[in-house]
Amino acid sequence: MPIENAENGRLAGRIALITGASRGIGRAIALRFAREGAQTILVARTVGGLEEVDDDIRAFGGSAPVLVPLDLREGDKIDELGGVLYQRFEKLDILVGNAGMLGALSPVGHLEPKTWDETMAVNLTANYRLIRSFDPLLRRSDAGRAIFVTSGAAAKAIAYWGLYGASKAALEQLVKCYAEEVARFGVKANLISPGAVRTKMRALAFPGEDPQSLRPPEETTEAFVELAEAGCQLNGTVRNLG
Ligand code: NJP
Repeated sequence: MPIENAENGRLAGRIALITGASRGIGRAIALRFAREGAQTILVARTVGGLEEVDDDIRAFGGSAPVLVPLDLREGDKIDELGGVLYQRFEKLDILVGNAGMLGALSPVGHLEPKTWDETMAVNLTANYRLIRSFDPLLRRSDAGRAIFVTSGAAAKAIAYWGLYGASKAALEQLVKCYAEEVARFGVKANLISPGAVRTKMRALAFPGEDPQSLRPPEETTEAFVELAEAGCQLNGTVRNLG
């Protein structure tokens, strides 16, 4: 199906960076944003996954995405990316911090330090590094928008979900504080809690569940578009899609 709204889509001409774009919710956001006319910059480790999204976007006539194979645990590489994007675009309109990992579902006392460090690095520290590197670029936009993906596990205390829940609770606090800081610069920062969505991570957490009983990632994308639009007035909120 050819793209109909490259010029008059809801994100026409906006420059949008999406992490975790190789599959799942991030992939769906990338495709939707491209359909809405955005120039996408896609970050993940899996080159094959990024290339498939690239193929899909080109197939419907969207702007060719910029593919960035990157391990988000490498903060220095995020800094470098900030410099590269400044040289190429001079600004960033939309940042979507979607990449995440489950870590281990385990009693807190049994968590391995390596698993703790890795999960916090991806779910929390990487998003701080993204803000640190891209905040100057978001402020250069006429309507910078930052959206981060949280979870219902941030607010609920569930046995064995301590690591994942703590990483997302900390992310929510970080983003809400950032939102307060940037409000007077026209930048808006919000979070989305997607609820149960048919992805690899969900299957890892609930292996016995029938994936067909879950919403596909495409059904979450409208909320991302709404928070990414220049006209969005929300700031420091959590949108719960569950
Ligand atoms: O997960 P999945 P979802 N460096 O596993 C990337 C939240 N959430 O789409 O690097 C860079 O299919 C990974 O890419 P790759 C959840 O917490 C979900 O479900 O190539 N990228 C892949 O693209 C997360 O924040 C549900 O392996 C890294 C992506 O992250 C967001 O939704 C419910 C990386 C993960 O894709 C998307 O998760 C909920 C790294 N080191 C919250 N590590 C749900 N699905 O039901 C991972 O409440 N990635």
